[in-house]
Amino acid sequence: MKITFYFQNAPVQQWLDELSQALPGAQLSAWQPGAPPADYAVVWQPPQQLLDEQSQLKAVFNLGAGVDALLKLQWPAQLPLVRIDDGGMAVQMAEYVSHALIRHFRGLDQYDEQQRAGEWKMHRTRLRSEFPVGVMGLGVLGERVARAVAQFDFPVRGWSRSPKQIEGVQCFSGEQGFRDFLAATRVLVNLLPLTPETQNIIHHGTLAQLKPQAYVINVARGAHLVEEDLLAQIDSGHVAGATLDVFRTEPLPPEHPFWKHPKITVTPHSSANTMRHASVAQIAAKIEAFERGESVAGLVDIGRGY
Ligand code: NDP
Ligand code: OXD
Repeated sequence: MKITFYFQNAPVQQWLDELSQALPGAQLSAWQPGAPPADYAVVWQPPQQLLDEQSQLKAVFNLGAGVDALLKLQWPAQLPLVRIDDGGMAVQMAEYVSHALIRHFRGLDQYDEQQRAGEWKMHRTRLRSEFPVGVMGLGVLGERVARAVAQFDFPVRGWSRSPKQIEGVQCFSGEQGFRDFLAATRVLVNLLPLTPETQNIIHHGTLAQLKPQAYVINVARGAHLVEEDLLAQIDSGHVAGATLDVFRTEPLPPEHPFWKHPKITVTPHSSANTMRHASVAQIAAKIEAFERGESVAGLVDIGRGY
C-alpha cells in the first residue's frame, strides 16, 4: 500500500516516521509534483495539483477537523474524504472556550489592567444566569464545549442542523430555532464548519439578535464572521467584546484593527491543534478499516460540505 503525505510547514519526516510505525506494511513518502500514484493521501491544505495528479487514490485523510480548504478544490466525484474526529482537539477546544468565557465573565482583563496600575478595587460579582452561552455547531467539538461550559453552571444553549438532545444543554435546530437560540444567548461560541450555508453567518443581524452586552468567541473559521459588523456592534455597545482565534486572512495582517482593539483578544488559530500521535493512530486505524472494506467514522458528506 502506498501513501502520499502533504502538510506544508510541518515536521514532515516525523509524521512519516510515525505513520510508518503505525502502518508497517505501507510505503510512505512526502508528496511532490510528479510523485508516483498512491493508494491514500494524508494531507493538510494540499494544492489542486496533488488531486489532479493522484488519480488512483482510494481515499483522502484530512489532518484536521475542518475540510473547507479541501472542498474549495475541484474534488473528484466519488473520492472519499475522511476528517479527524477529535484526535485530542475537543479537550483543547473545551479549555480554550471555557477560559475565554470565564475571563470575560469574571472581568479578569480588568483586574490585569488594575494590577498594572497598582489599583486594588473589587467588582460586583456577576450572575451566571445573566451569561447564557450559545454554542453554534454541536458536532464533535461543539458538543464537548457545550458540556464543558455546562459544568461551570452557565445556562447553555446549542444550535445544529439536525435536532439534538444533550444533557444540560437546551438544543435548537433549523432556521426558526436559530432565531430562538440567538435571542436566548449572550455569549456566542462558533463551532460550525465553513460551508456555503454558514459563510458570513455572524453578521450585523445575527449579532443584533443576541442579548445586550453580548460576547463573541469565534474558534471555527474567519469567514463565518463579517469583521466590520463585529467592530460596528462593539462600537455601538451592543457587543461587549470578542475572543477570536480564526480570521478571514491568516496570518492576521499587521495593520488589522483587531490586533490593537482593547475589547478583542486575538490568538493565532491555535485554540485546538492537531495532535500528531493521536491523529496518526486514528488515521492508521481508519486506513486499515478501509482496506478491510469496513465503514469509517468521520467520512465527509461532500455535498453538505462537512
Ligand atoms: P462537526 O462536523 O463534527 O460538527 C459540525 C456541527 O455543525 C454539527 O452539529 C452540524 O449539525 C452543525 N452544522 C453544520 N452546518 C450547519 C448549518 N447550516 N446550520 C446549523 N448547524 C450546522 O465539526 P467539528 O465539531 O469537528 O468541528 C467544527 C469546526 O471547528 C471545523 O469545521 C473547523 O472549521 C473548526 N475547527 C477549528 C480549529 C481551530 O484551531 N480553531 C480546530 C479544529 C476545528 P448536525 O449535527 O445536525 O450535522
Ligand atoms: C482544523 C483546524 O480544522 O485546525 O482541524 O482548524
